[in-house]
Amino acid sequence: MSKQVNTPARNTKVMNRFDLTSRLLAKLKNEEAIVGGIGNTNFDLWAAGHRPQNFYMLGSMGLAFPIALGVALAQPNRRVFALEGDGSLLMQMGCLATIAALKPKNLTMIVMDNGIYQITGAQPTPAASVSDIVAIAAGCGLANSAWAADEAASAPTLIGVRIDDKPGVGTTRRDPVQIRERFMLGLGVRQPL
Ligand SMILES: Cc1ncc(C[n+]2csc(CCOP(=O)(O)OP(=O)(O)O)c2C)c(N)n1
Repeated sequence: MSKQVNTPARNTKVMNRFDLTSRLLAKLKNEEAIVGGIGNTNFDLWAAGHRPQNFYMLGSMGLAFPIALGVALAQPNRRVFALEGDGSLLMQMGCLATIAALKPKNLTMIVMDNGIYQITGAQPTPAASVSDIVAIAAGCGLANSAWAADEAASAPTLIGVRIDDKPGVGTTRRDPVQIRERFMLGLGVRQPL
């Protein structure tokens, strides 16, 4: 049997994470929740425009999609976006299968694929050479997965975006309790003191 190596899509346009995050925020209308993954995705989310419906994951890789799944299931009428780095997603791939099985219609996942663990020194991730994030998502059952394309969706959607290696624009204030409390207020599940 011949050895087949799947190389990630290389014909997609390379974009910039802060620019994309700013464009996403500019399009929001209805207090949509946005969950940023560890590191650059939440730095750029913070810098693009802090709002109470933003949640910033600190510390553990790969939890943006699982947290966003929880929010999407708890509040099915709220649209939820999740931003994650390729390295972080590769560490927590199982969440894709869970999301595919639970089918939250209101969840959109965006993978910022720069092919590196940028924040810890730009070591290459497997997505830079052998692993195709969008193919992995499709294989997990997320049929609505594509490299950067805008489309209206009625199923959980995963969008892979090839991005450049510019560092995050801001730095999120690191106060986990404040982040949690503000997000819960922002989602209307906690009343102000
Ligand atoms: C479970 C776990 N392993 C390792 C780390 C150290 N770490 C923090 S961020 C990071 C790289 C994140 O890479 P990626 O998600 O691709 O985002 P980028 O830095 O490229 O924006 C690593 C290795 C961690 N915080 N948690």
